[in-house]
Amino acid sequence: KGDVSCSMELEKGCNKNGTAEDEFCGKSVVGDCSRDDFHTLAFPSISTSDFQFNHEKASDIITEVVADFLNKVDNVRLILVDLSHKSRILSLVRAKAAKKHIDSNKFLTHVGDITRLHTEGGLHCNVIANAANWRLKPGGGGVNAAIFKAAGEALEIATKQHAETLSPGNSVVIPLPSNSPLHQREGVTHVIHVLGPNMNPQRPNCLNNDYVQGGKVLRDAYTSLFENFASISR
Ligand code: AR6
Repeated sequence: KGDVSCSMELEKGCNKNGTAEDEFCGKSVVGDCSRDDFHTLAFPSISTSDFQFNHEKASDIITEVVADFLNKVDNVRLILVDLSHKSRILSLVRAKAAKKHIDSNKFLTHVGDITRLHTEGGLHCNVIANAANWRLKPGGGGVNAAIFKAAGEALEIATKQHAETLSPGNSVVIPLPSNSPLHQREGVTHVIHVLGPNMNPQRPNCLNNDYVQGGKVLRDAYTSLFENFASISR
């Protein structure tokens, strides 16, 4: 309790007063998460599950790109989300972000389902990122399947209108129509599909353990994601 890593984690989102609360530390970590002057992006750890990217290396890249971005852009908040309290990527990122002194009001970690951040986590995140596949198709498991399922057909149709494919290291912004359940229930106005590097030999475009190229592609993917998020937030 009270250590540096837990001061970054948003376990349950807002309390009755709209104040975000960290349940580990039992103290507020964010002023007021119901305010609309913060544009908030919630994002999963790209490529570290089905695409099998090394977690140590991914956590270095996440904290590096987050720190660069937050030095340049004001009035935004980033939240890295994963499903389990045992998430290794969340603990690595928390420790590295604390070491780099990244502002814990602007960058947080959260344990929960990215498709239920408002209803279950009490968080208001107007933009969420998806770890997509290159065809931008629903299904396939992981966070991609969860987001397409929660958003319904509206996301599938809107995605097709914006892009047919995505190349590794890139992202595309999809405005989420107001008839999507994810928009209505969770207040999500945009989904940003991101394609990260693939290290899994069972999936297309496997990089065969080439972490020079893989690291570059993952860095490009987060940079593209955050730039796209900033362009919506302006
Ligand atoms: N909420 C929050 N985080 C989640 C959720 C969720 N509902 N579901 C999974 N995660 P992955 P990748 C976390 O495998 O490695 C797909 O099939 C998960 O624990 O979804 O980039 C696509 O179609 C992990 O930390 O994405 C692609 O083909 C993170 O999300 C391929 O997998 C990313 O895990 C992409 O693989």
